Amino acid sequence: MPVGNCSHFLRDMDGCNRGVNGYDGGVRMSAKIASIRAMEILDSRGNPTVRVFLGLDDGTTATASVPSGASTGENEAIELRDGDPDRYAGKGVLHAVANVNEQIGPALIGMEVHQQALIDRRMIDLDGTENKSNLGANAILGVSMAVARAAAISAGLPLYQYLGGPGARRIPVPCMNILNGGEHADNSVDIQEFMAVPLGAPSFREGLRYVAETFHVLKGILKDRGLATSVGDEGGFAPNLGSNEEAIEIIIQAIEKAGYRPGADIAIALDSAANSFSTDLKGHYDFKWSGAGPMQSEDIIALSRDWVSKYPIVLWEDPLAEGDWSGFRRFTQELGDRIEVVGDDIFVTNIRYIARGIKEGTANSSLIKLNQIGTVSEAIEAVRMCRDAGWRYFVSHRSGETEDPFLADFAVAMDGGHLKSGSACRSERLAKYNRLLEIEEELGEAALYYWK
Ligand code: 2PG
Ligand code: MG
Repeated sequence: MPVGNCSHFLRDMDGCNRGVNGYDGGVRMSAKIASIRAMEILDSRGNPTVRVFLGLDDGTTATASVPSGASTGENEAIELRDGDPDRYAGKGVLHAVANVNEQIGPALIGMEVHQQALIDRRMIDLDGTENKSNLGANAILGVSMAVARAAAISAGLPLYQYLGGPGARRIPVPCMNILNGGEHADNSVDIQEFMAVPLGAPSFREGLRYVAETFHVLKGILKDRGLATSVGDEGGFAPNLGSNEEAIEIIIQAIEKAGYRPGADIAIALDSAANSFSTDLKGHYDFKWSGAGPMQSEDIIALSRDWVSKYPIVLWEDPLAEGDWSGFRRFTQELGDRIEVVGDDIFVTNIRYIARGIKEGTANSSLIKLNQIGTVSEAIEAVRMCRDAGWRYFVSHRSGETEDPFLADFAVAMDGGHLKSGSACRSERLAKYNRLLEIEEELGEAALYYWK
């Protein structure tokens, strides 16, 4: 197969096949896509999603399953749902499945499987819309992920190495969402995710232990106070608390009681998912779940400044809503030199919005969610843009997940140094963390683990 002068596993849009880590391995592979088939399965919320089966002419087979969000950005690629009220309240994905079987499959059969970007480009062209609303981002992403996995298997490489090259050896710090609020829970907390970040651990394995132990201690504290220990969509506890701040304080208590030093061993990251409590997706907010009431961007910035000075917060995602570009910028001006300011709903893993964010100084990091953009190679484009700008990027699961651990390999390949995959319970969350344990073990002494 002709690969020009530069070759590696992931073929760039310009035809240069180079891993994110810049490795040029000169590896030649040849296997063609022989079959593609999809089916409807259920995600961790019991909603339908797409699973793709892909076969190659060398006998390789691979599957991939697509995640699904609840607190979504308006500009995300479109997840195609059937809208048939007689099936899964309209949430069926039989049309997306049919699009894989009848349109995408026939268009890709015979293509070289390692030409990821060309394959993704062909699906984008076949869809023909800006936001993949024709074939559905769920149909396209399922195929894109299965292509990457099949190509890795065919090349005899673990997925993280196929996508990232031999330089892919940093295991991400697990930002573990141990307390849920907002749209991911039915409680009195506005902020969607309170994450424990084991940045002082010597390895991923130890880091995971630090935060899993903290999760269990937190359960005990909640129980002792007569609070609920039921969990939200991502496996974090979802108690009714007096205020958002109480959530941080109770987590700090749990960190200490588990024997760790807040800030030094375990820090805190937040995802406000501010869209979900914004009344206009711009500068107006209503802390409706806690009852704290209306706020404007400046109030939120003032409150955040106070929290960042009081608590060991190292990362804050979506502190403001997706249309509040100026509020986001002011937030970053105030706090961007002290913490990682991550845009999720505002950037939707789309280079169009990330480019604007870089130009305007809106944030200093972008969340990376595969299904927000709909192909593996476009997500890599988003990562590349962040790296080129000196931004960080934060690889993320969705609140609706499956047992597919693809994200773990993807995060190691992207070399971003941290990821979020929910809490220390619910197997669709642990599937990713457990895969990272495997990767760390496989890498042995070559594995790296550090925060920044
Ligand atoms: C988020 C995500 C994942 P959802 O807001 O960052 O934690 O939630 O998948 O519901 O968008
Ligand atoms: Mg988010």
